[in-house]
Amino acid sequence: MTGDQAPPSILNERILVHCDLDAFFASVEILHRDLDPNRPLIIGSDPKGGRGRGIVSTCNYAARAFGIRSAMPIGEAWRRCPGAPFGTGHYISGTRGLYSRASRKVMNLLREPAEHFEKAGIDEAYLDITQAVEGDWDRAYALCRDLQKSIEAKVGLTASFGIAPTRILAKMSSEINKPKGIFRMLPDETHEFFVERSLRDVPGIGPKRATQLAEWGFNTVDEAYELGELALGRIAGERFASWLIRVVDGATSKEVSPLRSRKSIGKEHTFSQDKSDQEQVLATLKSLVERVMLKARTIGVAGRLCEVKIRYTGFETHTHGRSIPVAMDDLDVFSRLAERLYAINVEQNRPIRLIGFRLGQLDMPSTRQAKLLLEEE
Ligand code: TTP
Ligand code: MG
Repeated sequence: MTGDQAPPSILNERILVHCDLDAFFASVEILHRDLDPNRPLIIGSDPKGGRGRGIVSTCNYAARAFGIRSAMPIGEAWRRCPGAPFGTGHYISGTRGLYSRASRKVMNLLREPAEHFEKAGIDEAYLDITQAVEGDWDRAYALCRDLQKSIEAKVGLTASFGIAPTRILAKMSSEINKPKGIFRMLPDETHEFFVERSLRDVPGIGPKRATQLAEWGFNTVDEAYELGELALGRIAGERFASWLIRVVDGATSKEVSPLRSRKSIGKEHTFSQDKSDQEQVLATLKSLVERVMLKARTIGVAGRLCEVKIRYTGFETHTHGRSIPVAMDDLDVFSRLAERLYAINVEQNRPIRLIGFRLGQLDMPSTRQAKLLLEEE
């Protein structure tokens, strides 16, 4: 390179990681119930001896060996691998509350080394570790190996990692060596990665789009890419064409931010008996606000909208909201706001069944000036 400007691709090169837990619900159940991991475990609706009409939520890898998959009719799963007394399949319905606890433990481990962290679902997260590994892709690999080991040692679950220059490439990479895999795609390997790769493997390409392209004779990503943006655009639309070219070039989003996967943070509490005592309801509301604001701080976001939800006996529900001018993560501010909203709106003498608080219109936390502005208001 000559001149004093580095090419943009080098300037903003990031090292992103996508972590996805292996057979998450099934693995948590196996751990919790101390089950044999080699016996097929299917989580879903009641199979009713093969006559059940629901679907498979998920299953472990032993069940996947029988061809059982998420979203498959439970009856078909039964035919592939029946439960007792006809076969070895173990059918259960999931345990509520079990998974979010395990998820939280894992997320806390993953969050630690990342300069930017985004929980993208109950069992997946994006990490930007560029600075943590000083832009070194070998150190990135080693860091993921360490994370994988510590998740297994401390939580008892296995996870797969994808390391790549963009979000979508990291997500695709975490699938490659699943389970308990790590796959690293270097910035100059993106084209090679897509050779003979099915278009359906790209998140965002659905069956309709894939069929449309197949009718033109294109089944793999490299075939579609070779067409070039213009010709591909005529077949599949300009927007799609330009997007697909950028995916292969590693030019799509590198942003890792909690705001991408989350619109609001809320908590609610249903009383075991409807409450007529305003003080008790208010105390519960305050503790909800505390929990929500603690969560906002942990994630690293602030909010502009304060919402209080009141459900009276008989299920009639009202939501009362107010916005502030700038996003904040200050507990005092939202405590006072929530209390005021409650006091103004609550219908006295009506027993309350549920109380809730939600922080909305999320944004990055602004500086201390924001609070001053608000106090002047
Ligand atoms: P996935 O990551 O899609 O699946 P998985 O973790 O079971 O398997 P893999 O090893 O292939 O990653 O989803 C994570 C969990 O979310 C999964 O264990 C069950 C739950 N889930 C549902 O309940 N319904 C769904 O439609 C999907 C996709 C997942
Ligand atoms: Mg998973």
